[in-house]
Formats: sequence, structure tokens, C-alpha cells
Amino acid sequence: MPLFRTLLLAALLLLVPAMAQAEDGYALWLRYRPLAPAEQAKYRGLGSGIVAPAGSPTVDATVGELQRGLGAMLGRTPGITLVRSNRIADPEGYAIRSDKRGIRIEARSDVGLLYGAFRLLRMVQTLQPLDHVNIADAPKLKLRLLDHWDNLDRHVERGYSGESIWDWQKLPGWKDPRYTDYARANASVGINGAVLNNVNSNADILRPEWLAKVAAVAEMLRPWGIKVYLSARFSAPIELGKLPTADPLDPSVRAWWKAKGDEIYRTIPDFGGFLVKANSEGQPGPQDYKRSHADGANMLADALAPHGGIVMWRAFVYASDAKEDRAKQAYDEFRPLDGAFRPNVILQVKNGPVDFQPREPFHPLFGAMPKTRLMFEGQITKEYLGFATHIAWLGDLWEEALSADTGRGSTVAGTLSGMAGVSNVGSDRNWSGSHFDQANWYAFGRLAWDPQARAADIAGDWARMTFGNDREVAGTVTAMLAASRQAVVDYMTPLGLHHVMGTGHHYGPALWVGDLARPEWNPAYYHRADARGIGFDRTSTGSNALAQYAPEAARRLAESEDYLLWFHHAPWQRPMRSGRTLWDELVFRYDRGVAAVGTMRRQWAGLAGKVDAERFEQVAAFLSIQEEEARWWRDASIAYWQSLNRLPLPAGAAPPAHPLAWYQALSFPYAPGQAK
Ligand code: GCW
Repeated sequence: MPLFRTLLLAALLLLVPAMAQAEDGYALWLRYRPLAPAEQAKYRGLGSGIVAPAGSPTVDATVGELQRGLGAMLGRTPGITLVRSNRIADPEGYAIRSDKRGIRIEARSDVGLLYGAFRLLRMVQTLQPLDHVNIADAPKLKLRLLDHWDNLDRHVERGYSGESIWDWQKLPGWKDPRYTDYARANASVGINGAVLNNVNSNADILRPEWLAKVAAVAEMLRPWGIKVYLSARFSAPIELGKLPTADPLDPSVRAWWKAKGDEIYRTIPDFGGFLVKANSEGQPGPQDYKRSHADGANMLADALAPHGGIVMWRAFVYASDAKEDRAKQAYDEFRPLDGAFRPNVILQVKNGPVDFQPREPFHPLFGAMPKTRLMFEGQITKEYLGFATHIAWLGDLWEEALSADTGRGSTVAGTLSGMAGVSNVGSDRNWSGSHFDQANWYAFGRLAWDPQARAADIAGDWARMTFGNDREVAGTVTAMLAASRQAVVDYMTPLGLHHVMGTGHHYGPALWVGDLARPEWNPAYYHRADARGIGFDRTSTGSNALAQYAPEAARRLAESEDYLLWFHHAPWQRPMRSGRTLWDELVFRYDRGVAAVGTMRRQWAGLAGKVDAERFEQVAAFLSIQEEEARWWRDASIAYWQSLNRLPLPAGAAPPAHPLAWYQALSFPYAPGQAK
């Protein structure tokens, strides 16, 4: 071999490990980095080789994942026996046991084996011993879904991570391998369904040529235990079927949906069902024909029932002409329909009564519809929490909602049949638009599997799997996550403020806006601030939204300072528990939020050299953006409140960097993710 070729080869061999170290976030929490020899030693003596039942695509996927993951981490595959067993009661559950000879994963179904395998991989990723394992686990909820708000032209509504992952134009011919990695990531946290298209839906997805595309995606997700669902446009019988009406009680409309259901199941035999946004924000629905939400949902449910399909009907409604407090409308509309829905209808309720704000009280429908199946809708994509650049750990936000006591005999978690998360996945190489936003996708899956899980434990697992087991790194990342959500609440919407963001794009503060066509679109509608006070009176002297909660829950919410301005209109001078006035407390909290971002920045900077360069740099840059924008929120808010209350700043608080007019003049016509 000529010398230069030998040298080239040697140089390449040296480069390969370095290249393998490069991290761009694509691998998510499934990085499977080789363990150090001392760590590998922990896993000696467990036999070797995988024994699996006769192949099915899911068993093949399971074995492949174990080989890939354990092979990379340990340099070998320990002895693992996968066993189908009727002793495991839950169809998706599993048991893992180990002794000197090896590890045994038992499950009733192949997907249970898959979940067991991912659990085992997580244990090795987080360096837990495997010698005396004895674990049994099963999901607490049957429906664990991602809702993609993806349009057919690949624009993602409220998406901050590029275009839609679904490359519709090239489907079904080109089946992007990325869909398999998407499915692996979901399966690893137990997500078992995906609604592929936006709830502001387009009937075209139900055309035969589009169903062929959907079928191709379904085929790729199926081995990983994931069913596909579609958002159905209620007026599709008019748009596609050329019928004169979409009235749910009209026999021709019912027949059209039934035939459409039959056609879908011929194309996709395990199709999950429909998600529907009806009579909300301009979407068509049964009320266009003076029919109820139950009439509409039941008609679709009847079309899918023979095939085992479900209808997820969204409770996110507020009427354009209603004079009523927007926060009350979903409850007023749906509570009287309790018991009126078919068994295969599930009402999908957002975590709070307004709209995915940094902090909302739990939705009063949870616990209030005992005869109706409910599912929880959370927003993984951060429409109101800083898009992709701000670190905001939603594990805490969801835990707060899920663990809330409804006062009707259970927590919110206890009322659920399922959970759906509005996906933050897009075409970006790192999937979620930022490395830390991957944590929210991860957490959503883990909480859907077990809505009583502790967000702090999930954060710890994610940190180790994503950034490694180094104590300082994992500890710092976990601490950053833990502080991050309250920081966002503090610098954006402290003390129960809500919906005070920019119009349309929802980026940045715009508290001064009060002239939009619909009252409930205006920040001023929500904060009701003037020279004397601030906040939305939702007690009995105001809209009385509080009365929608059980008395015990209402009392707790009414007394909480975290929800003060959600439920009360209070004078600026109101004394707070801290001893400060409301005004001083507000400023204190804005400052606390900005300071917390500064702390996160410094914590992250301390990890220089301990985190791979590519991810380190991006996180550092995003934290600078976050700090700048936290200050912007704080300063613009203070400047606006002062224009009303004329109060001096508390001692030591810095004046806003610019006059109010400067903030009011900012405009962002091209901010991403807007509704189209
Ligand atoms: O939060 C609002 C969003 C809309 C969204 C709507 C909904 C899909 O601003 O973009 O539309 O909620 O949840 O239906």
C-alpha cells in the first residue's frame, strides 16, 4: 500500500471515533453511547444472546433495538429471553426478571415486549444494575397520543422546528427512514398513537390518494405499536361528497361517513379513529345545523364503531358571539352533555380552561363529567412559552395539572382515559427545535404512560439519557429543568396573569392590545388593569367561573397567590403574603424570572468542555436569547403597568430599558408557526 494511502487510512481511523462523538441531537434520548469499561463491568455475567419468539415485525423491531442499544453501550448483547405470556394481564404490560443466567422479558403481546425492551435499555442508559431485576409495569392509560398540527403543505401550526415531518408530496413512494426513528422515540416512552394532521383540518386528507399516503405512514409506525389517527373536517361530506349538508342527523350524511369509515379501514385495517375540532375558531361543526356536539360526535362514532375506531372530540370551544367569560364556555357547553356520548367517544380537554398558558388552573371539566370518557390535551410545542428557544420544562406544568385535586373524589389524573400532546416534532435535525425541548416530548410520553409519575424523576432520566451520566452534567441539567417553568411564569405571566402575548403569532408581550374584533382575543380582556387595580374577577362578584369547580377545589384556587389575577381583580396596593404590595410583588416576580434565566445561563456555562461542542453551543446561544427575551417581557410589562398605575418601582428595581412606545412599536409579521 503506498505510504500516503496508509497515512490516509490511519488518519481516517483516528477521525472515526471523533466523528462518532459529534452530536446534533438527532439521536434524542436514545443515544446509546458506549459505556466506560468500569461501567460495562457492571453488566458482566448475564449470559449472552437474544432468544425471541417466532418473528413478527414488532419482535424484529424489539430484537433490533436491543442489539443496537446494548451492542453499542456494552459492546455485546447479554442473554435476553423474550417470552409471550398470558400471565401478564395488561395487553401492553411487561415483566422483567433477571438472574445469573440472563434476563427474561415477559409480555402478553409483542408490543409489551417492545416496551419491556425499552425499559431495559433505559436501565442500562442510566447505569442501573441488572443482576436482580424484578419489575412489572403497564401503562395506566390506554390512549397515549401525539397530535400533529401539521398541514398538508407541511406548514406546522404553532410549530417551531421546521416543516412537518410528513413529506406528503413524496408519500407513499418515498418512505423516509426518519419515520422509523420517530416511531422508535415514541415507542421508547410508550406513545401508541399519532394524529397526523392539524385539527384545523383539510378534508383532502380523506381522499383516496391521501389515504394511500396515510397508509404508508401507518405501515412504518405499526411495528412500533403506534396507530395512526386523522383530524376529520366536519364538513367533508359537502367538500368531498358534494352533499348539500353536513347535518349529523341527515341520513345521506351518516351514510357518507359510514362509507368513508369503511374505505379507511379497507386501506388501514388498524386505523385508530378521528380527532375533531368542531364549532371552534371558525371550524365547521354540528351547531351549524342546530345540532349538539353529542349529535356530531355520535354520528362519527357510529361510522367507526363497527371497526373498533374511536372519536376524540375536542372541548376547546368558545363562541364568537358569547358574552360569557371565555374560561367558562367549554364547561357550560359540555357539562350538560354528560352521558350523551357513545362509548367510543372521548372528550379531549385542554389542561386548563383558556389555552395552554404558562400557568392555568386545571380545567373544570375534569371530574365534572363522570359518565363521559375524558382525555387530557397538553401542548408540547411551546406556543405560549417561548417557542423553541426558551427552556421551559413542561413536565412540571403537566404534573401540576395532573396532580390537582378536583375536589370530586380524585385528582385530574384519576379522571382520564388518555392523554394527547400537541407535538413539537418537525423536520429540524434535532426534531424539536432545541435540545431541551426534546425533554418535553419525552416527559409527555412518560406521563401518558403513568400520569402519577413524578416529573422530577423523569427529568433525571432524560438528563442522563440525553447528556450522559456524568454527575455534574446530569445534576445541572436536571436543576435547570426544575427551575425553568416557574422562571417562564415569572417573567411572562406572574401571579395568574394570562393571554397577554402578541396577537396572531403569540410571540412576546402585548399587554396593551385592546382593540381586536373579538373581545376575548385581547390581552386587555384578560388582565383588566387600570389605574386602581388588575386581574379578572372570576368570583361570585364577577364571572363566577370559580363556581364551576367543586367547593373544595374552588376554595384552594381562590386562595392561591399563583392564581391571584386569574380569579380576582385586586388593587395594586393589595398586601401579599410576602409582606409586599401586589405591585411590588409583581415586579419582584418579573425580576425573579429574569434572574432565574441568568442562573441557568451560568449553570450551563459551567458545563463547558463537559458537553459535546455542537449541543453546548446551541444551548448557550438559546439561553442568551431567552435571557434577552425574559428582560423584554419584564420591561415591556412593567412599562405598561406603570403607564396605568403611575406607581414608582420598588427600591432597587431597574427601570425598563425603553419607553413603552418602543415595545409597542415592535412587530413580527414573519414569526413562525402562525395559523394559516
Ligand atoms: O391555542 C390555540 C392556537 C391555535 C389552535 C387552537 C386549538 C389549532 O393558537 O393555533 O388551532 O388553539 O387548540 O384549536
